[in-house]
Amino acid sequence: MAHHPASAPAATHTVRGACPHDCPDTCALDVTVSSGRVVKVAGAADHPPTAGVLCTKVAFYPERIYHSERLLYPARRTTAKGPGAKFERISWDDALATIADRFRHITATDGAEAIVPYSYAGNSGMLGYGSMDRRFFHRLGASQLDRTICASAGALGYRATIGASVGFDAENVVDARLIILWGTNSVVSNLHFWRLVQEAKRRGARLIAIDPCRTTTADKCDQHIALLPGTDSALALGLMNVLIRDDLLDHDYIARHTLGFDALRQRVLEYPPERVAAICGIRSQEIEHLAHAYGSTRPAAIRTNYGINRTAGGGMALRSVACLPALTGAWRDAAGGVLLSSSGNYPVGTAALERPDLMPTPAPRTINMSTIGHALLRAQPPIKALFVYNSNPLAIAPQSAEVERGLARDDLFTVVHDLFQTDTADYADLLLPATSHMEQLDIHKSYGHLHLQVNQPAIAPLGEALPNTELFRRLARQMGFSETCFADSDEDLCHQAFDWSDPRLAGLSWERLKAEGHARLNLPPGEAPFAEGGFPTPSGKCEFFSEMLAGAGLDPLPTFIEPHEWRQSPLAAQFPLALITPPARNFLNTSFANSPRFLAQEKSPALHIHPVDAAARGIANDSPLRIHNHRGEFRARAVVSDRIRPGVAMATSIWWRKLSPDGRNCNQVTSQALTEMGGGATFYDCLVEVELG
Ligand SMILES: Nc1nc2c(c(=O)[nH]1)N[C@H]1C(S)=C(S)[C@@H](COP(=O)(O)OP(=O)(O)OC[C@H]3O[C@@H](n4cnc5c(=O)[nH]c(N)nc54)[C@H](O)[C@@H]3O)O[C@H]1N2
Ligand SMILES: Nc1nc2c(c(=O)[nH]1)N[C@H]1C(S)=C(S)[C@@H](COP(=O)(O)OP(=O)(O)OC[C@H]3O[C@@H](n4cnc5c(=O)[nH]c(N)nc54)[C@H](O)[C@@H]3O)O[C@H]1N2
Ligand code: SF4
Ligand SMILES: [Mo]
Repeated sequence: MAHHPASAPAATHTVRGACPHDCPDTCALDVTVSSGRVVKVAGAADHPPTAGVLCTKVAFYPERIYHSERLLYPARRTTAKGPGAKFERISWDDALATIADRFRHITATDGAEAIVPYSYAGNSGMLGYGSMDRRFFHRLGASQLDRTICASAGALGYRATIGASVGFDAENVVDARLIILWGTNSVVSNLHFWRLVQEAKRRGARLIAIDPCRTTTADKCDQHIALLPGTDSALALGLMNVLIRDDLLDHDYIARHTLGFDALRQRVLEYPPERVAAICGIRSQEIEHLAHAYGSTRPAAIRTNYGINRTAGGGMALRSVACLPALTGAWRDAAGGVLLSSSGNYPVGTAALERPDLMPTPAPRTINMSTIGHALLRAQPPIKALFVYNSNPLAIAPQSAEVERGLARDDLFTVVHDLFQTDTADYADLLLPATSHMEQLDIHKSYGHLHLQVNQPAIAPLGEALPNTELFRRLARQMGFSETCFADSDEDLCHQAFDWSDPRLAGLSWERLKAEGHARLNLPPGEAPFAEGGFPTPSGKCEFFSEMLAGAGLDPLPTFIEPHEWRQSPLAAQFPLALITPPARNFLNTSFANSPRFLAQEKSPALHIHPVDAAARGIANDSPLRIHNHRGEFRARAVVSDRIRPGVAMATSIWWRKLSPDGRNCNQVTSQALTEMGGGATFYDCLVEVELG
């Protein structure tokens, strides 16, 4: 079969796509279209990271596109805000005019800062994530949104240490002899990386998982270290203590490519294995053994993801882990070093796409998306309009009771643009239909590999659904914004998404990429990026000592920052269990969590609890549970299992509230407290009590 554009006459043809979900794998897709309908979605066999394989969620993608509850027309709410809200169809003209009138009125009476966009990576294409929308809100003078819900703490910890979100090339990991999966459940959330890890294992690599739970990933590792949530920085400092004490160091690498070793050596003296064991809730031998394995095996790769950046010291946790390979010289090997995200390798054209120059001066205030509940209730001047797209804040933001009270405000004008009537949409004044990526053009980078992909539209938009770009293009016209950038086509935006003159894109152009579907960045395969140093930090070295952090009033050296809520907090007397809420295999955040197929597989909200903690509370398998703290409560059925360490409870996420038995989900109990750097959310820093109920 040939690759035809969507309009080609052939009855059955395939179209090149890219998965837009917020997943590090960013798969290349072969979409089979028959008589204008998507009939099959397969992983592209010629795209190295995808290798012809998809996760279950996207393999059944036609079920998502043609879901009976897809939104097809703009609609206005006709009943009270909240669960069960009803909507009636209106025209796009009516919808756009209503929004523009309301925005003009708010701008005149309260100032444009009273309008707040709320979006994340529900669509993570370069166009879908942030292009025309950003231009629109910049030009409007709306509040800026600090997009901190997932990765901001870790990204800053990395920047302070190795300079950017970069690391070893995932494709090289097959040659590693030791792979540490640190706070990441690859089988669930990074499947294509796991495929490479299995290949490394076949070639003799030893695998170690560091996770409070014995996850599906940990199950398949040679060793599992079950530490308490939020203590990873202490563990990394303990490993450094042993590496330095026992001289498992690469002195030449340290001398030539690091900054602040003497200060670091002093600092890690504060973290002997016995102290670290007590902090982490593990045995000191586990620290000794891990340090020796790490210090004496090459190549040694550490794969983190974002699981360890969701507690009070999330930035320092990733910073401390990122120091390790510079001590042992693991960066010398192509299959060694650390990897959190590969996104910093792409020469993105953020300014061209988003046009921050359209913002008024002084720049409007910034609202942190991780504390949207607080902001809706207490921001001064108050928020008068919220425009939600690419996100489902009522279900995914912490401390839902506050988000819900905020969204329920009568004087708040809310617009939601989505494919489905999400929990958040029940509070919308206007509900607008969004296209799926199968119905639009986009261009993609990845945060797990080093390839670029084009997503060609495979079918015409369903109903009157619009892509994010076209929605904001039309709104800009309605507002009378006359800058020429608002007339840019999607193809223009694809051009602007990257700096094609950058050497990392040498030989590539938008036209070539469009013709070929995908291409690797022009970074030599099989090479170690920092074998000879050259870190993208101010000093060009791995910075054990960071002037940048000192300047921000933070500890310039790696340190352990206690979780806001843990077993040593006074709160633990009342709420003794540490709750973590990592993603379910069949959901992608709240996306896919309204699919009958995947709901059937995940059954119902579950809380995993250790037999000892269960027995103390009279809990048996399948017992109905009430999980609660001072912020709220939600219900789940018990799964009693020694996969969870004592003192920790785990609820897989993220369920739709309205599809849960009690109309709530786990974010009812999570906290709006932030990480020490980056203003990140602290989802896995949350004490609760559990009882039958
Ligand atoms: N199937 C699926 N895939 C996804 C997602 C999804 O929802 N579903 N979400 C996507 C998104 S948005 C993201 S950001 C990535 C996230 O990707 P990851 O960060 O890899 O997320 P998880 O797979 O949940 O792995 C986090 C692991 O960290 C453990 N953990 C929790 N707290 C701590 C801690 O303090 N220390 C340590 N060491 N471990 C801890 C959890 O038990 C869990 O096993 O995955 C993406 N991929
Ligand atoms: N308790 C707990 N909470 C968490 C997490 C956790 O581990 N535990 N994980 C956190 C993390 S890592 C993240 S990244 C956030 C994710 O939170 P969100 O970014 O809100 O992700 P989703 O819940 O998947 O919501 C994305 C929405 O965008 C819609 N969408 C998809 N494509 C488009 C499009 O092209 N246009 C428009 N307008 N809409 C589209 C989808 O249908 C979906 O409703 O959740 C966070 N919340
Ligand atoms: S969700 Fe991830 S693994 Fe699944 S198809 Fe998309 S990019 Fe690939
Ligand atoms: Mo995320």
